[in-house]
This record gives sequence, structure tokens and C-alpha cells, in this order.
Amino acid sequence: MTGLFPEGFRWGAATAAYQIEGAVAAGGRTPSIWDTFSHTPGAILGGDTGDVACDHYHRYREDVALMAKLGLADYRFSISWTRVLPVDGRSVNQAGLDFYSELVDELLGHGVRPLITLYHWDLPQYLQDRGGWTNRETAQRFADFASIIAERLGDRVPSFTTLNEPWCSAFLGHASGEHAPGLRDNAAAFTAAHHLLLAHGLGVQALRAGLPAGRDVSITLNPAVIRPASAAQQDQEAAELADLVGNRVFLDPLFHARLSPELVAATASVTDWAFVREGDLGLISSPIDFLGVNYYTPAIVGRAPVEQGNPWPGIDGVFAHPHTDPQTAMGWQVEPEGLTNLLIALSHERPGLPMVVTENGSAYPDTVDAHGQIFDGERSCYLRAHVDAVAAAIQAGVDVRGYLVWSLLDNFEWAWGYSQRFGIIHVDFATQERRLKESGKAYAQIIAAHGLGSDTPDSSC
Ligand code: IFM
Repeated sequence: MTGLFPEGFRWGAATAAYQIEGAVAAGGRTPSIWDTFSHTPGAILGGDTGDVACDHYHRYREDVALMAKLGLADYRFSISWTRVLPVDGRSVNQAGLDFYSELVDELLGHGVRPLITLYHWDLPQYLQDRGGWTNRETAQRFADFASIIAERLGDRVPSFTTLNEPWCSAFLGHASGEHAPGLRDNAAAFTAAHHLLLAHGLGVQALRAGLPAGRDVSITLNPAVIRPASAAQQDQEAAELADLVGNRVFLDPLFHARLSPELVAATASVTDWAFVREGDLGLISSPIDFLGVNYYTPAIVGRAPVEQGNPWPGIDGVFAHPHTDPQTAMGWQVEPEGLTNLLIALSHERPGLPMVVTENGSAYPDTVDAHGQIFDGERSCYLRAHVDAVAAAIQAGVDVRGYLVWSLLDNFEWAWGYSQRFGIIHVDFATQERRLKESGKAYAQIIAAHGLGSDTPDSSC
């Protein structure tokens, strides 16, 4: 497909602070919940931590030069909250701000537009010590943080995202315990989900108040593309429940200023939703400029537990089933049409709201050959197929404004540690050497052709 991407469509790449920065004690930074969690024995595969990660904190100039070489128009990164507010959430740490300010200048100097995500999961540990996202006060603290970033970086940064994938923060962090802070408490997960949304709403207000005119404000979700494991009634029911807990929990407050009555009924034995106060839903549904959409794979769910299937976080009696081939190294089914369908469905959810694919990518076990080359054909194929899927959504009339590949660099993949490589740039974690993978070259061609042009052959896909 070619010629299907509108003129202003933007190509980029995404990362997150804890996954790449390292330098966890540099410049006055203090621990976040991910520092604590990754140092908890048994929490992370191989005992890995983000202590060093890609050492991007010290190597950002090299990384920005690579972005420019790829031809990226946009670079989405997140801010480490405890670099900027290391102690009490109020005294600003100039050294932390300087790092991001210099990064922004470096990007602009290379013609790459900086897109900031305020919260990509690394809550200050000092806030977790007071209840974290189960404490309503955390939402206000987030808004304070948003004001500071708007004031200090808003002069040069055109686009701000409040939260990345609040489903993961709420449900992987508080229900399944796979992510920091590692709780297994369904009630806490719903409380956290609401306070994250409240943080978003207060954050939107703070950003609008502190930013110059013309800046974009958004949130990034990872809506679940859910399919029942079979046509059986009980699996259909499982899919409906997973949709409530995976999607409606965020979409209804954000886009319809209401709680889903079906969700409230389905969770009646877990929570009474008393943490939702008057005025909250109005704040949460504050207008945004675009919706960030992250997509990797569909979710197949059923009522019966299956071998290698995990319980669906947040609700009892629903199980995620293992995926069928083709799969990535994460065991995630490759299904590009899931992205097309998701974008179409979201365009009906909130007609007129533009979207940006803020993350999409794949992990494969790369090898570096004797010449230092990484032939990651599967990743290139995944990339092409998903770019095509975005083109199909645009052709169907969806207003998609950009595509950001996950990820720029191989990095710390949360509970999976360094075992999973998502980068289009290979990182040797022993030497920190960066090498452009074949998929990186393929992406550079896609960017140069503004889509899948004739100079981006399908190779062996
Ligand atoms: O690495 C993560 C990222 O931090 C959030 N979205 C999904 C990616 C792959 O798991």
C-alpha cells in the first residue's frame, strides 16, 4: 500500500524512562516503585533491574543522532518523576530537569519533535509509602508534577501525554502483581484505576493551565482486543467480562463521563466504587487533543483455566488463553488486523477524536552475526504488516495522525528483564554498543517513502 498516509502523518519511535535511562542515583534521583520492585528477589526474570539499562542518561546524544539517522519525525519518551521531584513532591530538583531540558534541545537540534509522557509507571516510592495509587492524594501530586513539567518544558515541547497504559499500572500492578508495586488485590486495582484516571483529569487541567496555546494533551491506552476462546456461551461471557475490566473501566469515564453500569454490577462483590466522588467524572472526561493507542496482540479469553493461561487480572473466573502461531518471543500472536479493527472501533467510541499509534512492535531473539549485523526479518515483517494495518484504518476513514514504533532501543522489559528485545536498534548490555538492526533500516525506508513504497520490498514476509 502506498500513498495512503496523509501528508502530515508522522513517523517516530517510543521509549520509557525506567526502561532505558539507567543512572538511577545520578543527579539526585531517588527510587521509584520500579527500583524497589526490580530489587525484590523473584520479581524480575533473571534478577534484572533498570539500574543501568541502556545508560541513555549518559548516552542520549548518541541515541538522538541515531534517531536523526533513521529519519524519525517524533520521539516519545517519559519523564522519571523522581529525577524532577526526588524528595517530597514539591522541591524541584534542577539537575533532573536539566537532563530533560538538554534532551529536548538535542532532539530539536536534530529536527526530531519531542513528545513527553508524564507517567510511564515509575511512581515515586515516597508516594507508594503513603498508599500509591490507592491514595486519592496521589492524583493531586501527579497534577503538581504535570504543572512543573508544563512550566519548565512547555516552551519547546508540543505534545504531552498524561499516562501510559493505566490498565497496566492498575491491574498488573495491583491485581496480578506482575508489575510494581506487586499487589494482588482486585479491590485495590479498581481504586488505583480510578485514581489514575483522576490523575489524568487533574493533569489535563494542570497542563492546559501551564502550557502555551497550541500544545497537544493526550492519554495513551492499551485497549484490549478481546476474542472469546470459543463460541460457547461461557467463553462469550468471559470475553464480555474482560471487555468490562480491560476497556470499559477506562473508556466510559474518559469518553462518556460515566461509570459502566455493567462493570459496576460485575464487580459488586469486589468494590462499591465509593472512591468515585462527585465531580470526578467531569474532570476525567476533560477534552483531549488525541488518543494514544498502543497495540501488540489480541487477547483470547475463556472461562476455563488452561495450561499456560493466566487469570485475567481484576476479575475471578476469566482466563487469558495461550496464543496461536505466528507468535513473537513474548508468546504474543501476530495479528495486524487487530490494530485496524481497534482503530476503527475507537473511532466509533469517540467520533472526531484523532488518534496516534503511540506504541507497536515486537520482541524476537536477535543474534549479532560475525559482521555485527542483526537480520531480524520477523521484526521487519511485523512492522510492515502493522504499518499496512494503520493504512487500512486510514482508508476506512479513521483519523490516525502518527505511528511510533516500540521501541527505539532494546531495553528493560519490566518483569521480563532484558530477556526480550523490542528495539529496532540492538543494545549490547555488556558494552552499551548500539547497532542498527535490519528492521531499523526497513523502518528508515518506510519513513523515507512515507509508508510502504516501492522501495520497501516485502522481502520474505
Ligand atoms: O515495554 C512495554 C512498554 O513499556 C509499554 N507497552 C508495552 C511494551 C511491551 O511490553
